[in-house]
Amino acid sequence: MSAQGYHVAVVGATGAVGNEMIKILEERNFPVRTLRLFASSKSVGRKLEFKDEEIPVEELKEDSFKGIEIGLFSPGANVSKRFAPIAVKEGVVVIDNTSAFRMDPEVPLVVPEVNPQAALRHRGLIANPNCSTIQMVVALKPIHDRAKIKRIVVSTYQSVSGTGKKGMDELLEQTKALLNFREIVCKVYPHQIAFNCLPHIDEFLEDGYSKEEWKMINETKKIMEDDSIRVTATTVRVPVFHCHSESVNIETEKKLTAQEVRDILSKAPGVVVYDNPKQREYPLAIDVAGRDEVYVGRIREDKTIPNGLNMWIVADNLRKGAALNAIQIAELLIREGKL
Ligand code: L14
Repeated sequence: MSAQGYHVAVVGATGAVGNEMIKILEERNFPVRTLRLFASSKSVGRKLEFKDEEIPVEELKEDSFKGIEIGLFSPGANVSKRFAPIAVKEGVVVIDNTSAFRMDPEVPLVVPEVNPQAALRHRGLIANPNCSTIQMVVALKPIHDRAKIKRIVVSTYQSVSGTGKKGMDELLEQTKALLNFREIVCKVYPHQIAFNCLPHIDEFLEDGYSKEEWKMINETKKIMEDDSIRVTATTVRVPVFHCHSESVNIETEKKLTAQEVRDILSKAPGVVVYDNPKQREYPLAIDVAGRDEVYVGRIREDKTIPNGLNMWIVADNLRKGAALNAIQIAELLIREGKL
């Protein structure tokens, strides 16, 4: 880096995550020397604001990466598959938010609070995990370190912003249509999302699980660096704009009381314990939207097994689940001299 910072590119700049990346680079005063914004040819002509500048969106091409040091990618898995290797060859350190490379054994899959050491082994490419996985492992890693988690049963309540602007538009349009007795139109989701819950995120596989469920299962083991943890998941889309919520049941090897878990998580990096149900205090999607931390509440013992615990975990899927985590990875690399 020169004294003035890094040459940074956001790839997929006009998407919901890309937008959030630009905002967070500014908010955190990330050392940006120049910022270039790439998207598909459809977005050329648009300009996006960064600090007091209007930055033009450029079409992503094979020769786009000359002189760039950090590439924050969130353009969709197929575009990442094609362009991330080209960027890496040009010497760019790519942090990719898509599912394209997450399970590649050569590619570190990183949540800075959980496995920062993995980032240091990078060879130009680091994967940012799935949003639902990130918030779960931030809350569970400190418990795993103390009591060893044997099994996780998670059900998610995922907001429509995970699908990007088109998901948010669909929820808004369907809600307006329903309240005005007009016919609803389903373009993005397989069924009506307004006033409904869809147990269907991403595609289904032969075994009856969705790809989103498999991402949570496989990515959790890779990030926690423990293949012995048994994970099962049900992922559900709910009519909420921002933040994914999760009901998580765990079984640990060592006994922990609910109060011990509250104490452990109160000291854990990136976690806020908000857990006074009698005062009606528990994490809510509408309150956690726009925040950086992972919020945990409803912590209680599951007495149906010897060492069981239940909790409710909420985080902003576009921030900690995506853009913020990617930028925290870049900050970690800078601190450790790996960029
Ligand atoms: O794997 O809530 O990065 O639709 C990001 C969006 C997973 C699904 C990923 C959502 C996807 C998620």
